[in-house]
Parts: sequence; structure tokens; C-alpha cells
Amino acid sequence: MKPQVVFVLGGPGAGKGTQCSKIVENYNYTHLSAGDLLRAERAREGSEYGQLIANYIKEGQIVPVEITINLLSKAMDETMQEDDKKFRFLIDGFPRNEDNLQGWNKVMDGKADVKFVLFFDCSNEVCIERCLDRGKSSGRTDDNRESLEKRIKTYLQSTRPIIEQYEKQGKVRTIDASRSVDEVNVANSFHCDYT
Ligand code: UP5
Ligand code: MG
Repeated sequence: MKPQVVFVLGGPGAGKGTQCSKIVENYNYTHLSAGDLLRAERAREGSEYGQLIANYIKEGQIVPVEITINLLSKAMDETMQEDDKKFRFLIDGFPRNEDNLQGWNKVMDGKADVKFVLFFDCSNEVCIERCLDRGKSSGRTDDNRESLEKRIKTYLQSTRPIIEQYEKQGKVRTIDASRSVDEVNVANSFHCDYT
């Protein structure tokens, strides 16, 4: 079975990871966060990309796609090898720019279907507040005001145009992400796939 993919996009701290965990509880999807995979690779002993990834993340820049796509496709392969019924994926935080999108198309074209993009729509102010609040305990090197300004800038300059491209194809399902964790309602976006 070909992997069926939902891209999950939105600003830093919009709640992508939080809501993906809830989706996984209710629907048969596997959550793959590109950011989490990159952070794990950064921490992996002997990784040739550890320092590069660390620098990009702190600067709010987007890691070259060759690195990210390798991690994503490996994670998808491993999941499907373990259980061939696990072919639905939430790919969280990717594709973030044109380089990401082209890299995905080059490697995954014909091998995976992108069903839609789940877009977590949230103001920059709310995004920044959430990340600063999380920064008190997260230990993330990019949950500080300086990195956050860069992350927001990268999001507006590079990621929004990708969302707009998918919008033109009618593939975006928008979620109001500014509400509380329990009020953010992703159910409608998924129910229509199961009817
Ligand atoms: N929270 C969540 N929902 C809330 C709600 N409704 N109301 C109130 N609070 C809410 O949530 C963030 C915080 O807000 C948490 O404390 C949560 O409890 C609270 P979370 O669910 O973690 O939000 P999320 O959107 O996942 O935020 P995250 O910080 O993960 O978003 P980013 O997109 O910035 O981070 P990511 O990990 O995807 O990427 C980090 C960096 O990695 C990038 O900046 C980039 O440098 C690099 N990267 C790449 O280079 N390439 C990639 O493909 C991916 C990442
Ligand atoms: Mg996240």
C-alpha cells in the first residue's frame, strides 16, 4: 500500500504536535514530526549532521531537504515494515519551503499520495507566547525570543507560500488554532476521509 500523507503546517507553536497526538488517538495515523526527527538526529552520536542541524534550528533556518527527506522516508519505511496497515502518516512541520517541496517531489513522487494539508492558523503573537511559555521548561534551543523572531520570519517568508500553493490546488483544510487545546477541532477534517 502506498503511504497516504497529510502535511501538517502552521507557525511555530501553533499546536501542530499537540493536535497530531490527539488525531493519532482517534484515527489510524502515524505522527512524524520533521522537527522531532531532526532533533533526534542532532542528538545521535556519530551523526555527521548534528552540528549543522543544531545551527539551523537555533537560527530558525530550514535544514537542507536531503537530510530531512532521508529521515522522513526512513521513518515511513520502518513504520510500514513493522505493520503494513500503518500507511497513513501525519507529516508535521514539513514541507516548509520550496527546497523541501522540490525534495519531496523528487524522492516521493509516485511513491506516496499527499491527501491534503492541515493548516493550523494562529496569530504570530499567540505563537510566540506559547513557545516562550514552553521555553521555561522545554529545553529547546529555539524557544527564546531571539530564535522565535527568526522562526516567525522564516515561516512568513518561506512556509506561507507553500501553504498558498496547496490552497490554489484546493488541498488545504484550515483549523482555527488560536482556541484552547480542547476547543481546537480537527475532527471534521478527518471524518470526511472515513465516509
Ligand atoms: N499549546 C498547544 N496548543 C495550544 C492551545 N490550543 N492553546 C494553548 N496552548 C497550546 O505547542 C506549542 C506549545 O503551545 C506547547 O507548550 C503546547 O502545550 C502549547 P506544540 O503542539 O508543540 O506546537 P507546534 O506547532 O508543534 O510547535 P513547534 O514549536 O514544534 O513548531 P515549529 O514548527 O516551530 O517546530 P518544529 O519542531 O517543527 O521545527 C523546529 C525547527 O526545526 C525549525 O525552525 C527548523 O529550523 C527545523 N526544521 C527544518 O529545518 N525542517 C523541517 O522539515 C522541520 C523542522
Ligand atoms: Mg512541533
